[in-house]
Amino acid sequence: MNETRRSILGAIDGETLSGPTLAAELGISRAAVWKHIEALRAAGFEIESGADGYRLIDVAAYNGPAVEYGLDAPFTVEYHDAIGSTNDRARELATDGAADVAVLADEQTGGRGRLEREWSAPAGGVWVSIVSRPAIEPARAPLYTLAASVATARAAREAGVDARIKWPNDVVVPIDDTDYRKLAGILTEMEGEMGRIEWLVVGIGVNANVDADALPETATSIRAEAGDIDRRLFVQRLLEAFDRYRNDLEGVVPAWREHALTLGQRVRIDRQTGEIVGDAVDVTASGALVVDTENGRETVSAGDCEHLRPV
Ligand code: BT5
Repeated sequence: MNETRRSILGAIDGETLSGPTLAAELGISRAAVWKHIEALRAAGFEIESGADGYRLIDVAAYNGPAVEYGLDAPFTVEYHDAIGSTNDRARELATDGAADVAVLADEQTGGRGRLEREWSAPAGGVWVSIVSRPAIEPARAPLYTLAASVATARAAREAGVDARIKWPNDVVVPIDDTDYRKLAGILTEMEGEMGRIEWLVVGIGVNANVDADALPETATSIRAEAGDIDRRLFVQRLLEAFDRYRNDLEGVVPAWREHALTLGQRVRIDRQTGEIVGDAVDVTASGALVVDTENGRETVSAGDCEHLRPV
């Protein structure tokens, strides 16, 4: 958001200030103050104007300026009412050199899961893709994905949902000891060369204010579990938590363990090199799953994981 507009919002949040006072404080004309106030109103900020001046009443909207206002993390937010895939748009921005941009949409018409699977993304969800340019070894990139799953699980728990993480990074809600429904998924894509990451896009899809009927049978939503949320506040907490974890990668795996549903479960993992079945006992420092199988202990860094009934 434009710095002057951010300053105006800050000044009239909790205090009534007159046009002339604002103009003097910001070093702009009264006409300019009026234009900025009108632009902020058009962006969904509810600003009261009385005899004493202007006052911010509410930020009810869900869009770029509204999410940026009050956000305690260094992201600019690009909002779309509808878009094919926020990951595709984020990749475009990343290729053009962008950093710390979050692409946000109300609805995606071509949402993508991993391995070219489809991702349902009706209006009302939280569909967001974050562009980062981290100075870390590519081998540590999976920690960014785990960071996103922890941030998502935390934000969903704050919204009153019993959200847990299924390895590697599905956020699910348990139904019983082995069954669960999927609340959110994460798709990370990156570009780089030996030893260096050029950019990294972490796409997070959360079924927020969405009817479960509009989703695959195996899915659930925040609406179905706990009722509708204020998506603006939800995205802010999500981006802030993600930002904290990406700056504290050592803290990611311990936090992941706290929210993990997979540890202690009997699992089947479908990997490119074949399937393994066993007991999930731990995750390594880079987020790989440690599984005790009939043939000994195995460490799995990627694959689809299914929780099985105990034998
Ligand atoms: C994922 O893939 O879980 C990653 C999903 C990432 C979505 C975000 S939204 C913002 C950004 N922009 C994008 O285009 N994508 C990212 P995967 O683990 O492959 O799971 C995909 C499978 O989940 C599908 O095959 C369905 O079975 C199921 N599924 C599809 N839509 C779903 C939904 N909304 N909720 C829960 N499950 C869903």
